[in-house]
Amino acid sequence: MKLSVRLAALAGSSALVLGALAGAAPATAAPAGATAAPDIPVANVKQHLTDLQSIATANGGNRGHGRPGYKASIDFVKAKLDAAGYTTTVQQFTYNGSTGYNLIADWPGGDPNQVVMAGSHLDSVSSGPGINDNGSGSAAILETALAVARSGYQPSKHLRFGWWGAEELGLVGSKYYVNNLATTERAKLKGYLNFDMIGSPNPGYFVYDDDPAIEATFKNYFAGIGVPTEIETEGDGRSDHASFKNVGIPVGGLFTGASRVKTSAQVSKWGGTATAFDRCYHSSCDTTANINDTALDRNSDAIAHAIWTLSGTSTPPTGTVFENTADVSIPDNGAAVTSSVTVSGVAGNAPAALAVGVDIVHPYRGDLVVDLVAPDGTVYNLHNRSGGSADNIQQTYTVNASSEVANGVWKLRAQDVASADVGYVNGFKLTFP
Ligand code: DTR
Ligand code: CA
Ligand code: ZN
Ligand code: ZN
Repeated sequence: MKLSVRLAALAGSSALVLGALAGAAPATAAPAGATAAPDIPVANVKQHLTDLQSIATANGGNRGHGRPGYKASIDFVKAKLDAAGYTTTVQQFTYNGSTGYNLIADWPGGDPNQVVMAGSHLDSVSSGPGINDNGSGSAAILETALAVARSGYQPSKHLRFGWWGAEELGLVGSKYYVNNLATTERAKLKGYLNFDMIGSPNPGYFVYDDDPAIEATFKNYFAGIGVPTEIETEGDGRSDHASFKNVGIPVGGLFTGASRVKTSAQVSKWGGTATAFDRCYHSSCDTTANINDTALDRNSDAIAHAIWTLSGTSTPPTGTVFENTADVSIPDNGAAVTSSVTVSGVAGNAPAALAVGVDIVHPYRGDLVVDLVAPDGTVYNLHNRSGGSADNIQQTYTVNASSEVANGVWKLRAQDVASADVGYVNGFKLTFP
């Protein structure tokens, strides 16, 4: 058994403290020590739009509430998130006699009491495929979520993504989600970012002027790439952010325009023509040909910037590390096994953001249930069979262990609960700040 205790160099760690976001000093660039957002490949976003177009084409030409094309869109997005390691939930509701669906995806880790959420409505109108309205927002946040997974990003706040049903019928899905969110859960939502139409063919660059910190985060991003922005003035209530704002949650978002006509002053500012921002708004011509790639790319990158900035991050945890790198085989569909570390010399209780490093090699992460067991026996579930056939669990979880005495024997408990596919614990690490 290889145990080690390391005192990493105590590098200064900085975390962006935005408070509750609302009313906080406007956020500026990512804080020193934070990881910068990756570029979002617009080709990937466009591929998602091509896939959504194919879904509409195969289902009567639309992805509207209550139509087969909408459920197929939900299944498409969910499958990609499950494979990437998200914990997904499909929420059902009924409207106009038809079943509607919201898709919620949580990125494991982060402070569960501080949630940053991004959302887009996934439904189209019944008259067309809805590629700009709102495949564009849905595809951009999907690719951002996949970029979070690819990079193994572990923000200090908890990240959540949502795809809403029946927005076109009156923000029905997002209202249902918020109305069914307990007050205590609403209080944890420190910001909701909405993206509805972000690839309009004759684009403007509009920023919602709701929460100052969120607004500044977006405006700073666009200023940094030399793109002027305007405040979105089509009025509140025009998309799903209204459902969150109505219960006091800080909101923000981006928009490239719908049926309104671009003024000559805006043409001078952004180029394009003095015609509608999107002449195919709510029409059958809202197809993959109805997208401005530059606007889609810029807005996708702005979304990633905001997610990384507002979810905050600190430099990788430093401090005292307790690690066990002995391999422990996990019997296929069998009893749980444990890897232990003995923590000593740490005064008081464990931190509210205890970094739990898990390294499990296994060809089918959906077979696994993984828990952290504190010295007094308290169980903190880290992974509960999500991820399907994806390989391995190799990530750092942030656990609020502040009610636990730090010193003692901590265990990583792993159990394979489905037959076929077998793996082993390769390492288990606790980092105390
Ligand atoms: N209601 C949205 C389109 C829309 C119109 N104005 C705004 C302002 C901000 C966001 C979205 C919109 C729809 O048709 O889905
Ligand atoms: Ca990009
Ligand atoms: Zn619409
Ligand atoms: Zn829309």
